[in-house]
Amino acid sequence: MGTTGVALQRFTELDEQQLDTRIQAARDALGDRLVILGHHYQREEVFRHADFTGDSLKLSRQAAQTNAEYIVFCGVHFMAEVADIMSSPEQISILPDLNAGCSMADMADLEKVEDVWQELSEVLDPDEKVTPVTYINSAADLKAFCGRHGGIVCTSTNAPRVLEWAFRQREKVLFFPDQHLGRNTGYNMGVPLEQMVVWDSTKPLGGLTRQQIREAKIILWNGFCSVHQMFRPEHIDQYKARYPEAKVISHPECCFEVCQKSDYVGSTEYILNTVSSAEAGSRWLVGTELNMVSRLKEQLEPKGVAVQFMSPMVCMCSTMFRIDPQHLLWTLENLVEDRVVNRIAVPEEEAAQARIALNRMFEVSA
Ligand code: CIZ
Ligand code: SF4
Repeated sequence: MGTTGVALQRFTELDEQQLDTRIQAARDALGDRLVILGHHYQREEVFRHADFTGDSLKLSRQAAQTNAEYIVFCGVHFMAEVADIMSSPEQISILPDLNAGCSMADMADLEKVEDVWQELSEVLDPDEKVTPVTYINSAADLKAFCGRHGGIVCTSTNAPRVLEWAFRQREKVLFFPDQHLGRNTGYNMGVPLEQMVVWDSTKPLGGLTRQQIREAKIILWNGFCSVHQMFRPEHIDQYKARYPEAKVISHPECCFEVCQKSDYVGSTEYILNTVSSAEAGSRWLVGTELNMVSRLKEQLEPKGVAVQFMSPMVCMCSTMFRIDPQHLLWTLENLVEDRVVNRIAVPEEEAAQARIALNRMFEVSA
């Protein structure tokens, strides 16, 4: 690797067409040895090269099923980790740009979660009373924590089923890192707001009283997605004032007020399926990442379906944006020369524990 490999700098001079042609040529050269997975939030120039596209649930299933030697994940770090965990040890999972993280995933780490577990034990026995549930947007060691403590992983597609499972195991849930997904899902299942408390790690006992902890059904981590938090209820009010007949569809990472004002709430897969099958003449206000909404808008305009992005500001996942055609080409041309760059490898013991929590999720959402 390094000096003898294909250098990334070489690609700065290439135009879009040249990049496209060379990515395609490298894909052809690698054939079945390669599979490219592309998340809905990827920019178009990368997305179009994916063999499979989808949300993280769908793509992690693809990663578990493929026999390809190389799994190149056009997404973010935690997704490439899941691909490594769910594939066989001989398969290699690759993230074209290692800077493609997820700011929400970074809001929870193992040390902090273990501290919370420890603090909770001053009030109750967490291993008896609390199911830990981690959103798939989290590091592999947090999934392993859930595996060790009778917990489970969820995505925005299966969060309701996963929470139902979690409550069948134990009376409470510790949900991390996204408070909005936890709250929105819990509320729709009938958990009252006052029984969903937010744990503030900077304060003793999360800033909660012992009674609040004993009465809580869901203890929410204080995390959020900065992209989805930009969507505000006023954006919906303004749009509805102009187009009262419009339908509003949002992602459950949006805040509670936005989800309450929306006609439909669901994952990117759900949004894609719902809006794609909408009737001609219908109008949609969509609250999720910009690349995906722009793609929907372009695809549906000819069918007479109007798609509008929810915020007046640009709300793009800046870390997904790190995966550009230059990095994809760099990754692939190195593979053509049998050089692996940017491998994502989860240590085996951690992977085994994380797999327990992921497999529980696959079973529940089958
Ligand atoms: O689960 C995923 O892939 C994410 C990050 C969002 C969604 O709703 O698909
Ligand atoms: Fe993470 Fe938000 Fe980007 Fe999704 S949109 S990957 S939650 S930062």
